Amino acid sequence: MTLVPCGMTLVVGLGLSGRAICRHLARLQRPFMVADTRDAPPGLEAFRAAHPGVRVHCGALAELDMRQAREVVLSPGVDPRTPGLAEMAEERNLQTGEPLVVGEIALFRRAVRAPIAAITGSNAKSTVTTLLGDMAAEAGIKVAVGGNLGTPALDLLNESPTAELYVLELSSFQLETTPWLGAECAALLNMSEDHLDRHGDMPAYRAAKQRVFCGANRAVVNADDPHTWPAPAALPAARVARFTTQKPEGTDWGLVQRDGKTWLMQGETPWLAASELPVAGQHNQQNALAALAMGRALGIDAAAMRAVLRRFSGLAHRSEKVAYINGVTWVNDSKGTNVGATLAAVNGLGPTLRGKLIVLAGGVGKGADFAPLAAPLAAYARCVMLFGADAEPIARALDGQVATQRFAGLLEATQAAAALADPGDCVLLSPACASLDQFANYQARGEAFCDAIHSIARSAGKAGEAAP
Ligand code: UMA
Ligand code: ADP
Repeated sequence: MTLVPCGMTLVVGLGLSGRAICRHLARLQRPFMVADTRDAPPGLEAFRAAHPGVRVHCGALAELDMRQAREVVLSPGVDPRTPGLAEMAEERNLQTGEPLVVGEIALFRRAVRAPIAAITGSNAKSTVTTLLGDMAAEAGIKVAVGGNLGTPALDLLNESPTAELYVLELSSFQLETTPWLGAECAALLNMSEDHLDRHGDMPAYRAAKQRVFCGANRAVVNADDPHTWPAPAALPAARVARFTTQKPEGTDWGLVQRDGKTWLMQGETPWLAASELPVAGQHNQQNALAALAMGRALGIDAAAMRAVLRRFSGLAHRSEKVAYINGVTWVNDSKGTNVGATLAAVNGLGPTLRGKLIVLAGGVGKGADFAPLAAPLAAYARCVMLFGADAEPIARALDGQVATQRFAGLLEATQAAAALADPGDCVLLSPACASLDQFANYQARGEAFCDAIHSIARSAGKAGEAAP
């Protein structure tokens, strides 16, 4: 057993978040040591050079006696239920009533002096976070944007110490270790199955997401999804703004058909025609409504919000049209890492096509139920090309409803899709799974897909053709 010395903070995980936590503790001159369950975490030498004298434990957490530690600060990827950790956390809680284990966002909360806008949900977090950050910047507010997306939250404090607003994308992993957030405005956008391998079941996953409302002044929720609503005791109804894909009630935000057009409205007030948004699909209209509702709750200028929505063309790897070759459209939705995201992509693109979808899916399924994909894929897909660790459970869920083919990897699946596609079709990479079995992350998966498309385009002699 290695003892974490009395009063010392233990940082667990030497990734993006762990290194940001270490930099923060070093700035505060708080003594800390680091643990990582890998034998040789990448970047260890650079870490040692940046933090000379800081002890690093590599190996199982159960080898550490943390009972004397001041606090244990976990990276989001580390499960608080890890053997060794959970028992000591419970012991400390029984003794002092204070949590032994917290995460990066708990430290951020203690240090931050400006308001926080917090965004969580199973999908659309990055899109809404980016929209809201852009809206605030357009309105002349000094804003810092990060968290689960981009710059780790604690690095924002150092890089933008005079920010007037911090816009944070927060994952369920980050929220699980945040005892109190106190956001000026907190949004829970939607709930669909994800990360069940970590949280165990939907109630536990939802409970982690609901922590975004702890101490919030205002909230934004999805009127169509009761799982996003805070408990009545968490926040008075008057402080909760709601968005819906239906006609809005009262001061809710929603969609209304008028003069042959779809309008984004608050109550009876039209804000923008959906045709003014450069991004396609009803899910993107929902995202615009969510960002408007948050912006309104934060007092952001209306003209600035409209200007951002009129120019936002979407983020890379999210239903992104990347090529048009011989009449076939190629769409990279590598960020479609769960069933809900892939449903949005299939239902958004399917009805717009002259031909059919050829969907590339697979990877790490995180314990999800893939059955909800069967009906929309049966309606819109010619074939589903499966690859990666959880190809088998997806194939079982689709069995008898839509044709499937199996491949060793994404490259083979992409080449086969090119051979199968007819003019008018769309080849869609929307894996409904995480990428970590075969790629470093979803970006690397999306880039591998784009590289494969470029070589297909070269052999077709169509390197530069733009998508219509
Ligand atoms: N580690 C252990 N033991 C474990 C698990 C991890 O020691 O059981 C160590 C790893 O060896 C590694 C480090 O912890 O050294 C990695 O930590 P991490 O998995 O928490 O990843 P970070 O690099 O710190 O990045 C994290 C988020 N990753 C996860 O939540 C898995 C990043 O979100 C986030 O951008 C970053 O903090 C900064 O806040 C990524 C993500 O995939 C984008 N998020 C998930 C998602 O969006 O679905 C939640
Ligand atoms: P997150 O940060 O929550 O993963 P992103 O904005 O990166 O969210 O989008 C992730 C995936 O979710 C993309 O594949 C995108 O097509 C899909 N998506 C975007 N908006 C929605 C929505 N409102 N509902 C469901 N899926 C969505």
